[in-house]
Amino acid sequence: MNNIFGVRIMDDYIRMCEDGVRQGWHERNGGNLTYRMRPEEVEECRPYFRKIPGEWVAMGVQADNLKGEYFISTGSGMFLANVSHEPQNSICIVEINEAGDSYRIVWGLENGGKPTSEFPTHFMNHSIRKEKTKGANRVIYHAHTPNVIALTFVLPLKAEVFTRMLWKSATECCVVFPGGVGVVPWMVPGGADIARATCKEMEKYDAAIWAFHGLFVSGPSFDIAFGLMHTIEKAAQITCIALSCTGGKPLRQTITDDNIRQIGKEFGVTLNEDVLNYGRDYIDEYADDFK
Ligand code: 2HA
Ligand code: ZN
Repeated sequence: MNNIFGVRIMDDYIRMCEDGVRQGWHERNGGNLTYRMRPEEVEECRPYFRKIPGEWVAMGVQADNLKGEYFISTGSGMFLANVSHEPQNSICIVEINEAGDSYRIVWGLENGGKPTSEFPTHFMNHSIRKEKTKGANRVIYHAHTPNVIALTFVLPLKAEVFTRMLWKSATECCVVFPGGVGVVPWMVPGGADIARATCKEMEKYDAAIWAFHGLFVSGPSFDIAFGLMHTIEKAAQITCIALSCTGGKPLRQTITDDNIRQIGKEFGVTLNEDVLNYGRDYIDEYADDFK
């Protein structure tokens, strides 16, 4: 192996970008992906690092538990469709300083640039997910998933309502995201406010919907994070199709709360009881609106 693209973690990262593009989730520069590297992966990549790293750049956010970590990140304004064609110009590896408040580019973005515009949100969410999962979570992924976005125009923007609808869209959804899905109201992307609001959701959930924008997920590996994005988006697609078929009328039948509990028990997953106890589906929420 004589270049960084023979390193497994880089190949897997690039493939995940391709997989998202193939799904149609990354128009233009939409979406971003960051990965917190294992020490041995950093060492595998180190021979290919820049002789002189970039300048330290303050992030405006800080995390004690990410001091000295290395991340692979998509570049700000870069198109995910270009990642597999010219990775060295589309993605980068950044090192976090010993204060946990600045990064510098050590590899990639050879034509200039900086990590994703959502880096502050990714960084703060890495911190929370690292803490909540005792170091297991390494991936944060944001995509513009059309059916999830469409549903944010239709369902009340409540985690419980969205989670119940998505759980009930297909039998195995509650096994894939038993903790549920958070919802962040419309916010300006890329700033500290959306970072904070998303963090609040990621304390409880491993995925958060951004109203009229897309979906944000975390996971221990590319497969699990991508699979979570895919499952939630597909659940939203089924919901959109079913709601379209009824022309706005209530669905004739659905998976019941008891069915969900039964699946939880059989598959040995701990379901978010708050979501089950909420007890109200989207249609009950609408009933209130029309009183
Ligand atoms: O990277 O998707 O939310 C472009 C975006 C910002
Ligand atoms: Zn976006």
